Amino acid sequence: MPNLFDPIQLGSLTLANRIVMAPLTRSRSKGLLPGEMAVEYYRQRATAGLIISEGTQICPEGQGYLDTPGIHSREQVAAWKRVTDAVHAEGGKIAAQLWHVGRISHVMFQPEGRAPVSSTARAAKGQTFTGSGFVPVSEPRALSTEEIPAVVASFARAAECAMEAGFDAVEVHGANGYLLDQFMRDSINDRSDDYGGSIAHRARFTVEVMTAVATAIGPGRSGLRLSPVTPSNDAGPDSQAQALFNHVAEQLSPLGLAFLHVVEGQTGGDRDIAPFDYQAMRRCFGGPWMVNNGYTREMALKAVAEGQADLVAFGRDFISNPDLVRRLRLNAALQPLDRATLYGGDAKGYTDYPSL
Ligand code: 8OZ
Repeated sequence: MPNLFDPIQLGSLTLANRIVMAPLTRSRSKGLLPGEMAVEYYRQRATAGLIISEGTQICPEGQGYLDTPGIHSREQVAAWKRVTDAVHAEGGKIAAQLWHVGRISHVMFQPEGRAPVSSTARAAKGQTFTGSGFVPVSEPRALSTEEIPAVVASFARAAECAMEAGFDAVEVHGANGYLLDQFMRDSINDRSDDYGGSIAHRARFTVEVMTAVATAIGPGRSGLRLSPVTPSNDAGPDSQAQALFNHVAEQLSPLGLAFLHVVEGQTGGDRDIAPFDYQAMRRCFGGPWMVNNGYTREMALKAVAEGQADLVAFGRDFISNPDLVRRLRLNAALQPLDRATLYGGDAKGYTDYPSL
């Protein structure tokens, strides 16, 4: 029987165990650069089988929140190299999460104060975290058909930057109502070109991004995160979520990606918010399957032992327990999360959670 604590081969990577640190936005990157504290934060968590970094914007337009790091400039690559070196020195593995927020942004983060881009010109009902607290997101501009290849290319270029920065892999952020989700869901995408309308058309952008990334750095280093039913960031339910995400999984299957990472239910919340057959989607994909969302030790052990998942990603528990893998092994108590220190701030609630 497969075990949560056993090594696993994931595409081009061999992981020490099947416990993954989920991507977690912490908004502590001054100048859009991961700093000294980030080096320590990730180093402390290097016993994860795989760390997935916080979302890193692939281009200036991809940013939507204060102090989130980028992965598109020389300076950003150099700053991330210090993080990946620290994780590797501890024997860990780390993937960069490649993020484009689309319409979940504010003009204050956009080059020359321009409108954020999306599949649509309709604004999300939502807020973003800025220097002056939470503010409503700005009205976006719909990307023209002709502009889309450049955005796809930005994902591939960012993946190359991630390799240069020493990351072992990348995870494209296709979840939580950000740009890829804005194309996939018919509740948001109101286009009438080749990127809107039918399921095949709405899946096209995601499939093109993953094809470009896999071509740039190798499919065995390329993963994708999806969240078929989450309502995060005003992502209304797709009218045929099961058919849509089964189709996406099926289209990605021949690429031979390192993994598909699926948030089950409402990200960070109700796992049963809407019916969805994740195993059906998994069969459409056929590759390594990572699950996430509120997993306890017992749920994770069972999911891996019973073959429902190959890997389990933990988010909040990894913030408050840098030695989460050891604690899960020992069935030791977990420290609670301090929500007040999640976003922004200093070492408090970041690098000061003790290990056993
Ligand atoms: C919390 C705050 C800001 C961003 C996501 C990247 O939901 C995020 C995020 C989460 O995927």
